[in-house]
Amino acid sequence: MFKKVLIANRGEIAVRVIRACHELGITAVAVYSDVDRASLHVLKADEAHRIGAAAASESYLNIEKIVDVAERSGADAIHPGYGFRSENAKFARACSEAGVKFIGPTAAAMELMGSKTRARQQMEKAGIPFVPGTSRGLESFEQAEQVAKEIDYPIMLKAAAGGGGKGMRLVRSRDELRTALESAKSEAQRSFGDSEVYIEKAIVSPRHIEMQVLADEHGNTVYLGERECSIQRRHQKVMEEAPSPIVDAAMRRRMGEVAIRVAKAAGYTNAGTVEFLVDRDRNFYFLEMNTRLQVEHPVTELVTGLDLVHLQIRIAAGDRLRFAQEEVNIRGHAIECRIYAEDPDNNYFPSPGKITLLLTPDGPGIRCDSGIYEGWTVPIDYDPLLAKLIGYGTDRDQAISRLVRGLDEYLVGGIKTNIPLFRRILSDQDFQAANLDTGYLDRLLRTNRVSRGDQAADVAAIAAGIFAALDSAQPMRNGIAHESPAAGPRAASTWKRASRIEALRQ
Ligand code: MV4
Repeated sequence: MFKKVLIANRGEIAVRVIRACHELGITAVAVYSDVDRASLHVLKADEAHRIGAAAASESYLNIEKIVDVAERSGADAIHPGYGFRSENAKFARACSEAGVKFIGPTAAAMELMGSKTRARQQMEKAGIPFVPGTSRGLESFEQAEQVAKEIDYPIMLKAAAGGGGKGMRLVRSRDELRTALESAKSEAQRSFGDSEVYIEKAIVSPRHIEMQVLADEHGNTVYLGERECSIQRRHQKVMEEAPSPIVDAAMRRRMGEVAIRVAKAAGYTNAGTVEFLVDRDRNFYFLEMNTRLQVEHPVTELVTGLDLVHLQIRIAAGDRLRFAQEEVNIRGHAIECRIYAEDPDNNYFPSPGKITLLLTPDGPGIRCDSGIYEGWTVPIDYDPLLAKLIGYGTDRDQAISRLVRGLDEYLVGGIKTNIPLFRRILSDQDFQAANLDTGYLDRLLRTNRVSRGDQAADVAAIAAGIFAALDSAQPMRNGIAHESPAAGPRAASTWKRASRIEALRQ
């Protein structure tokens, strides 16, 4: 087993990996940029090394600096987390050339899955169902026109080097094709330095369901169940859950077996995720494979009882998987909210700044993977993910009620967060009925502005809270102004409690 692991990341995922290292008796080495000097992952690590200025290119994206710290600190292995260089074959190669184990797949597996057309060619060989279309880049407009005619509109143009929607164009009819092809190619060239574009049959109103896979370095590969990831905004996942409400045991087995074939076809090792699009008839199609631990891994951990980061580290250290597929059971339901420092009233723009008050949820069925603390200043330089709040229950309804209660306990003062958005989603009938597809959130945000409703409720509650605080002459029981009997427990809104807490702190 490794003695020392360097975490080449920051924020909540760095804290998450540091915790797993400590549970395995491994010394955790953090790296940080100037603006992250006082960050939570730095405070929790056993060692911390400055790697440069705030800009990611000067710090968390700088392979040479990170590998240099690994060598100087005597780290046996590097965990990349997600984002930054976590799916970068050059980084994986630089680690192995420095004799430091990369906790993830091989560079070759990353490269294969990094190109959507190479991946599709590999899947074609392995007989894996993928969305009808081409598995090579389009050579000409005429070819695009011919293929689109064969598979019939609507079609999707996609960048081979792309992902997350960049360079993607939905084309509904032939007369849109030429301009769409030109703009897709130029966006692909601009975003990825590779203008290769291919074509797929567009799946109308799909769900995005992904299957977690885990493979050791001795040929053992298992699937750990699926995650429903259809609630996205601008191709950014906002809320995820496990299991998917529409996947039954038989479908899970079929998707899992395909996912294992994908992993084996790629020579995949360690933790990975196979993404599928699922149509209205619950047909599923291979979309792409992510060669990293995903943000949303906690929902899989909660319903399987497995610790994915422990397993990643053990696999990288050469351990064999200690359980067979039959021993993987899905129990209960977990739903994750990604808590971002974003202003729901200002188009979800980032809302950096000092966290002046922080009350975090806890109690039965609540997990909060957080990278923040009261008094810390959220920097503008990186993705504004603050924490992940996960509600777990015996079934989906209980998980929802846990999450609603947890969000009500979550108080972040000094910056704006997207917490109001989750209250809106969790109370939405379509969400509660699990009527989800990749267009769900866009529809919800179009129907009524999320925060205005919450805002009105909060303004009223703030006023009430201020009056309650002004009446602080009232008899305080257990340090809390005693509510009039008429106001049941639900009447004490978050803001009232906050103003009382503020009053107590004076
Ligand atoms: C699609 C699709 C419909 N048909 N491909 C978006 C980014 C990348 N993950 C693939 N994406 C899609 N590919 C075909 N043939 C719809 C989407 C899509 C989507 C997929 C998953 C999650 C959110 C999405 C939002 C918009 C479009």
